[in-house]
Amino acid sequence: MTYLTTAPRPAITLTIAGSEATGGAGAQADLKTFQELNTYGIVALTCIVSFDPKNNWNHRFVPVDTQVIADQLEAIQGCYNGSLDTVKLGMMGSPTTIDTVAGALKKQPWKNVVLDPVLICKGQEPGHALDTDQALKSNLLPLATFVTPNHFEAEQLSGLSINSENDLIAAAKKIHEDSGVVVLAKGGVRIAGEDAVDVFYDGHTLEVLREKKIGDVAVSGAGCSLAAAVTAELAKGASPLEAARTAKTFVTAGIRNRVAGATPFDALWQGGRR
Ligand code: PXL
Repeated sequence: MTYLTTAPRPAITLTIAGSEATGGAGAQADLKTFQELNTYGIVALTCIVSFDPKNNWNHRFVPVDTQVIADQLEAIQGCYNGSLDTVKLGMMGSPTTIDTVAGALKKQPWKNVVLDPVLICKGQEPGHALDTDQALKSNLLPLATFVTPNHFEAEQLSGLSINSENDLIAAAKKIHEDSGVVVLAKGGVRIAGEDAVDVFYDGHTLEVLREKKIGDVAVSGAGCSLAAAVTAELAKGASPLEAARTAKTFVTAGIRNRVAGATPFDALWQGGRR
């Protein structure tokens, strides 16, 4: 990247993710998080999700054509050759998209590859995405340095059932042992108790990150923003544990100051810390 002024140079952060039209989740949440945390955000779109207000806000999902995904990544990697070393992977939506993204990632070295292993979104049935689950495990997890599964995704990746904080710890350890990747497993509102707990494990340090729950209903964009915040902090040079702690604080403030619309769930506000 060529810089035209002497102003501080932003770290560059790329998200490869889907658009969620109402702005709560996906690439929109990632870009807002990158901006808020002072990194230069870039997006390659994998799919477009438009909830349907006429049909209970169900997901309408359109994949971006494989060639168009490859073209976006060619443009981005060509443009920032040498200064792009940090990427977040969000919703892929299909095994074909995963293959295309994995192919592009392998064309260059990376310092940080943060995988948010999005399988299903709020309101979708589990079981919807088992082929995507397999492709994520075999093609993207091996390229990742950091993974941020939610409750359901942690069960899928670990093969364990998670009903308590101790189960979440066991799952985080299992995922790390199987993959070698730093794990931040998110309990969110799904584990009983007063606190929203996330478990960090990197093979040496186990830390349970805790904040008082803000209501009992999941907020749209929390998972995306958490992983994007980890990505931004890593790009700026934070350690994985520092990145996880900052991301947890960032997301908690965003949930406290969430934005309500007509959808069944509110959306996190990335400006919540201001
Ligand atoms: O929150 C997961 C998620 C990620 N990415 C996109 C989404 C959703 C959930 O709706 O639509 C594009």
